[in-house]
Amino acid sequence: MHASVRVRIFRRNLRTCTLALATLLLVSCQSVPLHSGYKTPSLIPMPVAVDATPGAFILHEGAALIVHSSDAKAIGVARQFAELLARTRGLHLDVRLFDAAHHSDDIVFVLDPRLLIPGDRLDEGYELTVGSRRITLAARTPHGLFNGSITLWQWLTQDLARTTTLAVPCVSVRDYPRFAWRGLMLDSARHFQSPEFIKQLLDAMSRLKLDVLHWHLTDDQGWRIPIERYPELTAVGAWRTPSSLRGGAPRYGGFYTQEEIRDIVHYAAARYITIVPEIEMPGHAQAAIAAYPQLGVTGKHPPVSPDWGVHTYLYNVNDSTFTFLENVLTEVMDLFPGPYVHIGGDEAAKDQWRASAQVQRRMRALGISSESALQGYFTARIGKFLAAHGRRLIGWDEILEGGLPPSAVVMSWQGEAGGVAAARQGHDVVMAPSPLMYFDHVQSALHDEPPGRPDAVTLADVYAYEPVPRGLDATQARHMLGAQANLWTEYLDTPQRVEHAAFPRVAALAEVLWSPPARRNWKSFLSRLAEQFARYRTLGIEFADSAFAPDIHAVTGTKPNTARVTISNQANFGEIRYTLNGSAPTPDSPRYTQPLTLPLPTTLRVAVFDHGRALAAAYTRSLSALSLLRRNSDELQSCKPGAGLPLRLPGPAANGGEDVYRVEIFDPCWIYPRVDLDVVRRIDVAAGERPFNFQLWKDADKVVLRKSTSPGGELRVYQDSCSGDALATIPLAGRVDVNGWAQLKVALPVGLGTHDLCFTFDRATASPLWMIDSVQLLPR
Ligand code: TNX
Repeated sequence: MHASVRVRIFRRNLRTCTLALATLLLVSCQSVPLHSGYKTPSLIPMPVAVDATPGAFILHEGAALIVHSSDAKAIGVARQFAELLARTRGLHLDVRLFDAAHHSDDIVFVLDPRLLIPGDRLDEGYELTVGSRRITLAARTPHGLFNGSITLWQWLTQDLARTTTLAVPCVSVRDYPRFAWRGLMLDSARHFQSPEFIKQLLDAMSRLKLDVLHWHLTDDQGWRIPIERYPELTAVGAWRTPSSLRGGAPRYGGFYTQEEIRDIVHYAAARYITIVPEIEMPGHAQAAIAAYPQLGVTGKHPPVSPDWGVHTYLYNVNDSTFTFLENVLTEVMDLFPGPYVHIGGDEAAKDQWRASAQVQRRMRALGISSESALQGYFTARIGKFLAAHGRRLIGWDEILEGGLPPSAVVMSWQGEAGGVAAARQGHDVVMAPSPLMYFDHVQSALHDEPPGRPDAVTLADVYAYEPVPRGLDATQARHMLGAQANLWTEYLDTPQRVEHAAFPRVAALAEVLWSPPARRNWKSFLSRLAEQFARYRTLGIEFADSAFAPDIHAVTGTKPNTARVTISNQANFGEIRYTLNGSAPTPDSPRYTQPLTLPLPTTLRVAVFDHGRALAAAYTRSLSALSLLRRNSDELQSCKPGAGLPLRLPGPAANGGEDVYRVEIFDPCWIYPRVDLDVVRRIDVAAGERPFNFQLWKDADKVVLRKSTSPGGELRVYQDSCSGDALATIPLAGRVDVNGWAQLKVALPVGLGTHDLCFTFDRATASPLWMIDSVQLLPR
């Protein structure tokens, strides 16, 4: 039995010679240094047990990785591992099957179903030993082997220079996961991601030992999975016309072909990730009803929605509609072999069912007395169908409202209550509570955060999450399958923004879901992130440095022409280093330890390091007398703090690009506190407009329009409150540039003293939504 599974050895001959020579020299003189970063091993999630032992294994280019198994999956794991190592380290292994004649065995992967790994989830567990003569990874299953290979890869990538020889500190690791469901949800309906992107996401998930991708494939804004029996679902339902103030927006959308879906499912399986498809019902169905209006209740033919929020289109409850849904699910089950099918169930506004004589007749015929019981009937009927095909129904926690088949799994999103109630009723539960597990929330209060929902869900918040809610007894707690984070993509409109929202928060979640609670330690996690960031950079993964990014706060200094500057970061971790000469900060630049008094004008550049490794990119702040009198929308206050619906939305920028605006969409109003109007002669308000594309259902009447007097609306500036007599009123008609951006100059009367200034937009209709980009005070 000889296998020719050599993996990419020595790509170029010339390089080979140099490498081999270097290897020889290094190994023979034993001068290979140990890695400093190994003091806190950068393993995420932290294994159950990691015991450092003395010595090191010298791993060199071309080392043999021997697979002690003829199992194709085990060989696949070894190959993937070797490829990943080559890609990230530039170090190539020679992957072979065990062969008695061959003696070199630097790394050994053993698949042995009889292996006893102490712990709960044996089949996902592994044992890894780095000895000075050999590295051995052993597991009972290919999945366990895969998990162990990820740990070994992390162990070998703790300072990511490309190298040909590596001194690998000896260690012994024993490991298995705490929860079975370690998930991430991706919304491909609100924005569409390419198959290549989804594969990159699966790769990144697998490197954190996550094992479930919940794929949100249908919603009001798009239907992304082709169903052969119903071609209009994608021909019509996959495309929407975005709302636009100036017309002519190109249609937006896309769908995956069945072949692409099979390929993605297969790709996921090779990384031990199960994909759980979600087909939403009975609500979030507008794209399907746009394709086949007879599925709806009203007889109306809606468009695929270009709006965010809660829509009111529901499926009707005719037998023909159940036939449609069963036919759809039959094709879905054919594409997704996993045990679970997610049928949504959330936010099904019952207005249309209530108003429909036909639906009401049907309810009476079925002996159903309420619309939520009708959703229960809906869910039970679909659940029965799935069960008959060997699958388990899973749905958002609203499915609890109408009674549920016992095998149904509940996904708790409206906080933890749904999960607790479901577990008490004996249902299995996946926790995904809002807002903690809602990764469409921003990660910090910094202005350079991409669009998303405030308030911030920080890295620390995620790390502190405990998936088993309080108040469950041991039997109930066993119903907690695990948890997941949800990447809703209303505002995550590019692959970079999806990744930025995901990483590194999913790394924190991975540790929550894998490691025993006693192994979790926030400071230790932070100290492992610099290496993790280096891996992200090497793999081309966009990630957020929000936990470490410098938060620079500048106010007028006590001496003339100076600013007093304080700098902090969210995690209160790392060394803050700065320069004042325009150069990029390095680990040797002056370290910030206390507030600075800086002469104006100054260009301050700040970066954050952990033992010489970058934690946050360099931030540049140009400080001048004028810049101290400027506030962007994140620095202004809302006049309704803690109420309404604040969002951080993309909008036009002065130069034609995109800015992010923080806006309270129920009542757009901003406060610049304590302005000394005696020294301010004028205020320049940079503002932008965008379509108001929100469906607010019951909240629609919360939208405040105020009392516009001129067509096109006006900006009003008030002192101390946001009503009464305005200090200034600026008509908006005709003010925007071609992109919808405007600069509004507000002259002020003299001698008013110090006041809070309130800015509002008064308009006749909710759209366009006017938003403040920044406010600049101009001194006399
Ligand atoms: C609520 S969570 C929703 C989604 C939105 C999300 C935005 C859930 C089951 N429904 O439709 O995308 O909020 O955060």
